[in-house]
Amino acid sequence: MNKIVLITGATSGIGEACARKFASAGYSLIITGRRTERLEKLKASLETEYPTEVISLIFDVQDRLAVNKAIEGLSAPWKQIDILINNAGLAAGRDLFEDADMDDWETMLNTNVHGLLYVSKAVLPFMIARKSGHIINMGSVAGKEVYEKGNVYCASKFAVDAINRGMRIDLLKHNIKVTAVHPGAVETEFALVRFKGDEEKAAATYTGITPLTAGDIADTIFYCAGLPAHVCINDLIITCTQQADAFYFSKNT
Ligand code: NDP
Ligand code: 8X3
Repeated sequence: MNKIVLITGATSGIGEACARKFASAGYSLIITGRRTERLEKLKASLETEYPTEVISLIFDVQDRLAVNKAIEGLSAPWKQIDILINNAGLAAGRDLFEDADMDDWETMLNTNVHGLLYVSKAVLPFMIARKSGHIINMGSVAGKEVYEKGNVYCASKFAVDAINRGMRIDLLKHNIKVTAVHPGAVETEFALVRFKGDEEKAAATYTGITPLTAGDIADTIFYCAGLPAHVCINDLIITCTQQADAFYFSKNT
């Protein structure tokens, strides 16, 4: 079997772009998400367009039992995952601390932090057994600087940054690569989800800049994953040219 990559959150945006990129290079894919119809459509499209085999797993990363059941249910060859892309995640709301909804906070922490941990712990034993593997964690510039109304989303991505560093250290002895990719603004469904379907607010996120595309991030991840065995990118911040960090933009007027 070809190298296997498991991508969480493959039903849209960066995850879907990664699925297309890795499939086009002949990797075997395990794609995951909650939206069954989208996932099945993507699987069919990947298998038609690229030289790949695809398994689709429907689960909510917040549900530890469901995560374990899905990974345990893979056949032995499919458990030999070479690359795990911990991409599933979201921002829910963009509110001042005092106004924010506690349910939004829980959703972000449960998805971006607990979900990433659950999937990593479920996949890791198979990497450790083979003394080989690469975990790629999706951080954000929001995990490098805190901005107004970013509070708990930023906290969740700071946690990803810390977890990434911790994994890198603890998994050294197992020969497992660990990489965090921290994008700035990428035009996906992210803003629409953050603003709960408000298309005007979502579009305003990208006004006056040429943002990154999901394909830009997929290309970057693919590059990190394709480096020689002795090379590991630990931490990578990527923004569009008009964005320097979480604060500074040069917008077209
Ligand atoms: P999208 O909204 O386009 O995609 C998010 C993906 O995550 C979807 O496939 C969604 O699938 C999945 N997902 C969300 N919640 C869950 C859950 N509970 N269980 C399983 N899957 C889930 O956004 P992006 O592609 O932009 O986001 C991908 C990652 O990139 C996120 O971690 C985000 O924080 C990060 N990021 C995004 C940036 C941006 O500007 N777009 C910048 C920096 C980081 P489904 O709904 O089917 O479950
Ligand atoms: C998404 C980028 O700047 O909206 O993680 O937080 S930002």
